[in-house]
Amino acid sequence: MSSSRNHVLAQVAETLDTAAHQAREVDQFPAGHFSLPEAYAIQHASIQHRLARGEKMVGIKLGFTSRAKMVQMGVDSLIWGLLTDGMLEEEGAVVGLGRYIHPRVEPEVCFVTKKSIDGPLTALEAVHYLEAVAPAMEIIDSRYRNFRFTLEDVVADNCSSAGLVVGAWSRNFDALANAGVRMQVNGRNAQVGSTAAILGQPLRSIVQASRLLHGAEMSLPAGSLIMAGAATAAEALQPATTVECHIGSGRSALGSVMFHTAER
Ligand code: OOG
Ligand code: MG
Repeated sequence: MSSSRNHVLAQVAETLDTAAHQAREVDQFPAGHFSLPEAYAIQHASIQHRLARGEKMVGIKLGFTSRAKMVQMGVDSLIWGLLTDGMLEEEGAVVGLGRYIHPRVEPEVCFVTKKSIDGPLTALEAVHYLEAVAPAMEIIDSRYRNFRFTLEDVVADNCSSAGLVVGAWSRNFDALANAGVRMQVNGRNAQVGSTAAILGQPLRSIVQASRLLHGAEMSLPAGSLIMAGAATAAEALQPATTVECHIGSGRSALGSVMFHTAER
């Protein structure tokens, strides 16, 4: 790649990192400003800025693993982004919204790995690489004005990654295939769905993640988080709100995860 091209990509990475860091939205880039492979290079360069500020890598996330999300955002390919410790919000706590631009919340499941993933896995192998699973919510916050983007834009913007809240870990992998998902805002059902919406079965997100990592010549160390992608559309996150997500019910329940948002 020519050095002038590298310069363009580095500038986009810096623009997006600054937007995230200062919680200020930016305009979409002109159509065709960068390709999809270049968008991933931008994403990785923008994460380098976070790491330079002292953040640590904690895992990866998948996006657009459900129809509901693809339809909501008008994008139709699976994408992936990188997670740092600066994105972790405390379960059950009051989350301040000051570091977000126009946050949305979505119900997910989160895995933590037991062994390093350094090659493509089959569905049968996937579970052997996992330590545990938990109900989770992702707080996404596109850096683009009005939350509007193309596939390339959103990939460059680290797939809107901004915050995540992870509930209690279990090894209840059997509960995952088709568990009810209910995300409540102030006690009212805001989004209802099933874990089956995530690639037909959320364990498939591990297979996808292993292939994507392999394609990017990356490996994922043991103890890393993998966010499987939202099961339903996302909801705008308002101040002074309680958000809960319940996954499954009865003995096979995965459990619940919740947080509050601070007053304005
Ligand atoms: C992009 C991120 C998609 C998911 O779970 O599908 C995503 C966005 O919707 O802004 O995180
Ligand atoms: Mg998500």
